[in-house]
Order: sequence, then C-alpha cells, then structure tokens
Amino acid sequence: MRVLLSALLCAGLCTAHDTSRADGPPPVAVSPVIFDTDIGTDIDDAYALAALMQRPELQVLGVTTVSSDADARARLAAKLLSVAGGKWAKTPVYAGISTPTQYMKQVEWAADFNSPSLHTSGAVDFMRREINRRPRQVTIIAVGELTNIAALLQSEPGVGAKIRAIALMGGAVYRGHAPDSKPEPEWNIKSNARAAQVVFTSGVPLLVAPLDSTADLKLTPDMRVRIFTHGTPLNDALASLDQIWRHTNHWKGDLPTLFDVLALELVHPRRHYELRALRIVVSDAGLTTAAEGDPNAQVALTVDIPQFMEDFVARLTR
Ligand SMILES: [Ca+2]
Repeated sequence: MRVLLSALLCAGLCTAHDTSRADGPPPVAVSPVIFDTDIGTDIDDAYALAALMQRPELQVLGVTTVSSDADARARLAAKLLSVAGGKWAKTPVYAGISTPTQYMKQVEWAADFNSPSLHTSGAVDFMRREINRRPRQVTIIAVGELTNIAALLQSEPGVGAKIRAIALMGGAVYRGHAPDSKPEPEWNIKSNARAAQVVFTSGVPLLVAPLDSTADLKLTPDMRVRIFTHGTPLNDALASLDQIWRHTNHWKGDLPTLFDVLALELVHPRRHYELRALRIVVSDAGLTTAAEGDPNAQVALTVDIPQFMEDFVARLTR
C-alpha cells in the first residue's frame, strides 16, 4: 500500500517537468519557503510556525503576515521566532496587507516586542524579491486569507511562473467543519474570495489542505500536556498563546485544530495523504467546488490522523 500511494504521490509531484505545471511543483531537495500567516486569531498558525521550525527540509526565507492588523501579527510572529532563538531570531518578518479588525487576542503577548528582523510593511515586495532571486524554487505556504498572494501575483507580469508552488490551507471540497456536513465557504477563502479566485486561476502549482483533511486534526489535552511539559522556551510560549486563545476566542474553541499545519506538510509530503488532482473553482461567496476540466490543484482529501498528530507532537517534543 505504501509503495502504491508513494507512486501516486510521485505521479503528482515528481514528474512535473513532463506534464503541465498544474500537475505539481518540480522537485527540489531542500525547499525554500515563505510562510504567509494570519497568526494571532486562531491558534493553529502558532503551532504551524513552531512545526515549521522542526522541518530541516524547509529553508524558511521569511514570514509574512496578512489581515486585520498585519503589523501586530508580524510582531507576534517575530517574537515567537525570537523565543525559539538561534537562526530563528534572525528570520525576517514582514507585515503585509491589513484589513478590518478581527479577534486576535494573542497579539497582546507580543505588544512591546521589537527586533531588527521585524518589518512593519513590505511583505509583497519581500516575496517578489525572493522569488525573482530563486526562480521556480520558492514555495509559498499560505495559511491566512490569500490577499497578499493575489497582490503578489498581480504585482509583476510573469511572477507566478517563477513560483515553485503555493501550499495553502483553504476551502472545503466535499465536506465542511463537521464530519458528513456539506461543504461551506471556508474562512481563508471567503475572507477574500476574489483573491482566492486570482490564486486558483494563476496556473501556479497548488497544494491544497481543505477542511476535508484538516477539520479533524484535534490537539487533545494529553497531546498539549506532552508539548507544554517539554519546558523549552518555544513550547512555553505556545502554552501561553494556547491559554490566551482558549479563554478568549469567541467561537468557544477548546481543542486546537491544526488546519494550517497540514499546509506546510504538503511542501514535502512524506506520509500518505490522498492527493487528488482537481479543478477547483472558487465562487464569489467563497465555495470551492470540484469542476470538470484540467486540474489546477493537488488536493489533500484525507489524512492518517493518528499518525499525523503523533508526528506533530513528537517533533515538538524532541
Ligand atoms: Ca491561519
């Protein structure tokens, strides 16, 4: 089974040179990535950023932020990187496009933080600069609304053709948040459906983690205790942010759901996700529907949840 599924994955990701770009990104040994995030609202962005630091196969060029007060989000990301220390403290963080205010209580944890790595604007310029410096090598991991990414694609003719891939959390293809529910407009897509339409029609290889495969990735109390008793500064910071989120989020979320973590996993999919080539059409209301026609995305529809969660906790506790 493993061999078969690996072959299926490879069909999508390893032979892009002899198929269209929509079939998947070209392979590279170490992937330079840019992490575009709305950290500070839901808690999974913080866990995803921590997970990103445990992946030596991903070279983090920088972190960019989007939506609500993008500057405050950048400050939060920069402080989390600083707490991790070493090279992470030097990772550049750029604020991107701000939008109307959202709930984001976690940013108060970083309200007074500053560092030379923190830039209060310039996310789109940063992304374009890095992509032009490394044509067809950079993967963007997009785990917020797609406002920055659409602005990037529209900022320079041909820039999309220089992007290796965009791995994104977003959409709901065959189900919504609840098991067996109908697909619904998912937050990252519906927050800027026009931007999502730009991304899904760009021709850039897309690796998509929708609600189908992410809505059940729950971080249980036992898992959190394992992470928080590890005692590292980074995990202590995650414990603080988790508490702030848990006691203030207005949708009464209790168990963190690791939506965004799957998006970064898809850059180098080493376990056995079902990636299906689909043509995803984004409606003005933010629905993501599989349609007839040439595929524009490799979509993760299912995940081995116990294996995924155990791997996540193990990485954060070693
Ligand atoms: Ca997010």
